[in-house]
Amino acid sequence: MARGFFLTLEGGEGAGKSTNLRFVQSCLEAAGKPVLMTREPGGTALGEALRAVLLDANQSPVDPLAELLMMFAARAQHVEDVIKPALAEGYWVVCDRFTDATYAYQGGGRGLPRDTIATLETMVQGDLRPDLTILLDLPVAVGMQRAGARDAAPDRIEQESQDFFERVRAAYRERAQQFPQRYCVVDASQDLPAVQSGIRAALETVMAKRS
Ligand code: Z5A
Repeated sequence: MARGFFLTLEGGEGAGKSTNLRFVQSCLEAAGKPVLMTREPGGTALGEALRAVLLDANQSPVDPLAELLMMFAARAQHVEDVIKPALAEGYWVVCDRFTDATYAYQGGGRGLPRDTIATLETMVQGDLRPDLTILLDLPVAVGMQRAGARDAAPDRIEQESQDFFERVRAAYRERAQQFPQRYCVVDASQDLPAVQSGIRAALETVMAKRS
């Protein structure tokens, strides 16, 4: 059986990931693709337990290296138990954030060295990398305003400063420039139909290449 396809969706605060993940799923399913939706941190029992710790707003201060290692601990379980088996069975795996988020949040946001992240990436993933990464990019102030309009209380990471999220955005944009062949950057400050037409175009391009 042909290997499936590994698609990740990334973006900063209020970029519209949840909204657009549902759209990605419906586009792929309408085209007859077998789809597995998953997320990071999370996707397994261990990953979800670590997610609860990582996002707990009442958690005592978490050391940046401890945060990084928990992200990769969750990822190690997720890659082995969920992502690799689903790709081997031919699924289109759609993951809500993956290692680009680590480069953006723990690298850009927390200032941890990129080569430390790269070492862990190779250790945990071997040569597994996303086939397509859709980055929903928008000015931090717009994203914070959108996120602030939601009902839910901010989690531990969402409580970070605007400067932190500016560094996250800069790191994502740098990644997109570094890997233009797998990144599709969508201007998420547009209205939803325009954002979704950008996403649909990216999906149609990759589906056409694989048919
Ligand atoms: N994290 C990390 O640090 N390191 C890692 O390695 C990984 C993760 C993997 C959990 O992420 C946290 O983990 C995340 C990074 C960190 N922390 N932060 N911050 P998450 O993905 O679960 O949480 P999230 O960032 O809050 O994502 P989300 O729930 O998908 O939210 P969203 O992107 O803001 O999406 P939304 O809820 O769909 O949209 C927000 C609002 O905007 C909502 O009211 C929409 O109706 C509205 N919206 C959406 N699109 C539009 C447009 N185009 N126009 C107008 N309004 C819109």
